[in-house]
Amino acid sequence: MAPISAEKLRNLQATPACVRNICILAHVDHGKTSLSDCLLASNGIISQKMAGKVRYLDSREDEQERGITMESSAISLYFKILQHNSADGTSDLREYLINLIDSPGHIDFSSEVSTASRLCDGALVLVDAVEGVCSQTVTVLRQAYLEHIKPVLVINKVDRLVTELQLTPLEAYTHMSKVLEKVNAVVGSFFASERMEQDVSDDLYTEMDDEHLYFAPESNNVIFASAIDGWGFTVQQFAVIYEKKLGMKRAALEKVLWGDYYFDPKTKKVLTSKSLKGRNLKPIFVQFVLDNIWAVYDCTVMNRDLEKTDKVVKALNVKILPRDLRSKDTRSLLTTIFNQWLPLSSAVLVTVVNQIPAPVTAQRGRIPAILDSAPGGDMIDPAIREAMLACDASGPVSAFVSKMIAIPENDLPKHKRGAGAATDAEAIGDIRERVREAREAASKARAEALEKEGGDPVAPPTSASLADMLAQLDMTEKEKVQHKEVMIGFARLYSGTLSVGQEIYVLGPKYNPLFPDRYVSKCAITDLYLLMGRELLPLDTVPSGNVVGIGGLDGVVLKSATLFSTPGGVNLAGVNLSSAPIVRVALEPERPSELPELERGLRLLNQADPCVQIVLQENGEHVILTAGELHLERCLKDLRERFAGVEIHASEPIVPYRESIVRIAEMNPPKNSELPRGTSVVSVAGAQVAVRLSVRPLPAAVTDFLVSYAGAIQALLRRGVAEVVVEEEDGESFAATKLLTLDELRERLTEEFATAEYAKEVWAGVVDKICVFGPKYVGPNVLIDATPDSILRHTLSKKEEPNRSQVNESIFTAFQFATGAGPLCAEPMQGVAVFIENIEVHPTPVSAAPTVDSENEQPAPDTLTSPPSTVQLVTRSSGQIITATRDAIRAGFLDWSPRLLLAMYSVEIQAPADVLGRVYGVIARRRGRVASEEMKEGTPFFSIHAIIPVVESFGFSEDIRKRSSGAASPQLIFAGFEMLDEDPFWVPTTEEELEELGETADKENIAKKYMDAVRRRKGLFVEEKLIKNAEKQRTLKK
Ligand SMILES: Nc1nc2c(ncn2[C@@H]2O[C@H](COP(=O)(O)OP(=O)(O)OP(=O)(O)O)[C@@H](O)[C@H]2O)c(=O)[nH]1
Ligand SMILES: [Mg+2]
Repeated sequence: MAPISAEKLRNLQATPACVRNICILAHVDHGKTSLSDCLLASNGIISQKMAGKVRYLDSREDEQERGITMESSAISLYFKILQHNSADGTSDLREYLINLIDSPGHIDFSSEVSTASRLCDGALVLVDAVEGVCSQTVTVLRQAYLEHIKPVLVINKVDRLVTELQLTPLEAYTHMSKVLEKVNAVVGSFFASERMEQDVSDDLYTEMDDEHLYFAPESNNVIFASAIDGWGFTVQQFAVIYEKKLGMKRAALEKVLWGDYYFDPKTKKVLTSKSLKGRNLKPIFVQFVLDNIWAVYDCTVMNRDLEKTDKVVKALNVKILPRDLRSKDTRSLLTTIFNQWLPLSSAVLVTVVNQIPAPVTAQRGRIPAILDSAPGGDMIDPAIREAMLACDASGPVSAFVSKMIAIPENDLPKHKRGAGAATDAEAIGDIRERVREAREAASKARAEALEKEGGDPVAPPTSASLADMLAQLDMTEKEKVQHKEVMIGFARLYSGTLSVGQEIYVLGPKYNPLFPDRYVSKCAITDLYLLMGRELLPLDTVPSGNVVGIGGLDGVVLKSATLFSTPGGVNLAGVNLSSAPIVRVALEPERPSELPELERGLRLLNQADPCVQIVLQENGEHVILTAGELHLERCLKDLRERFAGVEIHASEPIVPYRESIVRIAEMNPPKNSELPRGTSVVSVAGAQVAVRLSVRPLPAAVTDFLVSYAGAIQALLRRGVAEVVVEEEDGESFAATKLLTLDELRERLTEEFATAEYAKEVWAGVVDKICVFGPKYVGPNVLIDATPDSILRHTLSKKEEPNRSQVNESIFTAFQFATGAGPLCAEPMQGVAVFIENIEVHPTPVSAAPTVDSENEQPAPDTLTSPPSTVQLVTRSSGQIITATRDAIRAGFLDWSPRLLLAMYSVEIQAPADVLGRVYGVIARRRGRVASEEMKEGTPFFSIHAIIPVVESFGFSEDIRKRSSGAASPQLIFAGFEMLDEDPFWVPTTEEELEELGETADKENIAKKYMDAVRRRKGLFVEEKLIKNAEKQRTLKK
């Protein structure tokens, strides 16, 4: 196929009715990139034979090496179709521009999925026919549902049912119906929960139809496919094939091709299962569809049979060259047959064009929802709103930049091969040229390798070898020249026409129309690009409804932004990041002098990656937070090779902990036997200020509530109830999705406090007395005012109250410090309540001793004449009050039985039965536990759900993969903190314990092991015996 001229693509961009914006979403490894290969092949970007093998959009070296997509990439495709006009029997040629985004499926990169789906109007959701619905399948279906984008289901890897599971066509049909049912059950659950929320909030019960949400082959929104063998179909296509043969109307046939319908060969009528009356017929789908597909597999790859193949080929009415027919490469014969009979690209593209709405239609449906979720969305200028709804190319410009992509400057069209600005045709030709070169190089390398090994010369090329070659080509071209990275905004244009040189308003993700001059800047567009994988085609203007790359935003946009040509816009952010980054490492350059390079690199990385967070710690350490091990690896690679260009040393991953306390039966006696447990008295400034406080564990239900509603409480306390903020403070991000009013919060807290099991009287009416939460004023710890006259300030109180105690702020600050760094290993506390029981401030010294009694220092004259006022006293000694109160809280904490909380991963593993034992072994060795195990119906696979501590998870995926010889690969999702039920200070005391465990027992005390590791890392004091067996050592010396 001849390369498509850029002129054509440009013309198509200008007709929004001919544009479709889609993304491909699925669980990891379900075949997204392979499927996009087939679509690329239809545009001649890669050859048909290589489709499904090159994984062209995985253009990064590490993506090819591991076979995992790590970044989403976009490509624009051309598609033409002869549309049949059933009314007058004519047909006309329609042309389309399809902007396609391939997204990663690995959980570490799920933020890329959010950013991709924001830009599209539809999604191809892939499901592996064997594995069925997996964790990420649910996530992406939810993403599509929430973003109001129209999904099309692709049941991929159907070939595995034939070749791997060796199911009969009928078994395969039953199996696929079950997969379909499961997918629909997931979609149904979203609908039901939304329905329930509306019932609660809405007085008016409005009937909502959910029919359109479900996937049904007869509605042509389900594609059956094998991306690797290049075939796919919808029932519509089979209806076209069989309408004449069966003498049925196409529309009627479409309705019965899937489901319990049978064809009576005698009467040529369609029967339902009821009218079958015990006759042994196969469902139509099996008889006319699957049987034929199975036959092709049977005569080519399963049981090679030339004669049969010839017959099948004739029956299917496809033309195969005799040379191909006799070829020993049965795989290629198979793909050749399917390529003609059921080409995947046509099935997908026809469905996309028919099922997924054009931007004009899509925006009418989606824009109201997008504006609803935007902060202050109703304050948008009506003219902009109207233009967005109508996708009006002549209206004001509105666009959303969902992420920034870093592109090496040399890869920009203007720098290509030094030939000046290449023409468009050359640019497209260039893409093909590069792939051809790579392929030639690959086949040469293969031939050489084969010569060495003397292997089979017809072995198909592996994608890895091709990738290596591509990578090598790239490397030699660049010769490791330090190149500059250019940031391009990845954007969707909702209205207006964007042109190079245009001045535009850029609204940051924190922009709020209530403060129209904050988080706004203006900049000029320097470049516009059509995105073609790693290649870019320069454009002068882009009309609304398209996905486009925008240059000139560098330094203005950090990660995402909204663009408008006129004032009066709102910020369309609110892309929900589903995974909070949890793995953190400290970085330093190998050579200290290269620190500026590292800092620059980190800045670029922060910009280019939607999920990574960069923190400069108080001690000057540069820390990055990533979503998981694989994400970390990719970030480090990018930093070393592209963004910083220097060798970087990364610390061991730093895992967060929490510290808490519990009440147990056998606690040590309180440290101060005269006071109740957890109580301390602080006295500073010569006993002029005295604070009595007590510490106790919060009821578990309260802690859980505070943890899960942290975001909502934060939003509420900051008085920005309407504003959904994702705060990035010290790497903790709270996506405040659930919003609460003050009344709701008080009500919920009262309910939770009522569940307390111990000392119920302590918690009664406590909500009115809550002063602050901590640490950082939002955490799961509570400071409670228990002073007789309630003299502190109360956050949740509805009454106006004067600030009555002068030490108020000092105590609040002390509480924040104490809960921010507990006594075990200076990690944040969780589930601790601090009661301030009494505060005394005496302006006059309690004792007779003068305030200043040093001999050298002359007492200030006013102290001699008059005692200081309380205000002076409190200001002077606030530092002391803070430190002493903080220490008292920590001491009170240690009066209880302390506990460490470990960050946990929830793990999902699919594994065949024979490696189950080994998988369990790995989980147990890493102190994990299996929560559930489920057999996947109709397959030899088990789906295992386990919980393992994050601190033990490094190398876990690799370990599982190795032990199961690649058969199982886990997905790790951060699942919050879990208490390790072991006192880190526990030492054996009874004789039995001493005998069994020895004096220190530190080998067995896991909590102590974790605690000491953190203390050591932080440079805190670690109590340990350096000389364990002094006796022996002495003997050795002698
Ligand atoms: N048997 C079979 N294997 C397939 C099919 N499609 C893809 N694969 C294989 O599945 C593996 C994963 O394919 P990819 O296309 O990289 O999957 P992906 O969904 O892009 O994976 P991520 O981007 O990492 O989430 C590769 O080894 C493919 O060869 C198919 O239709 N049948
Ligand atoms: Mg992929």
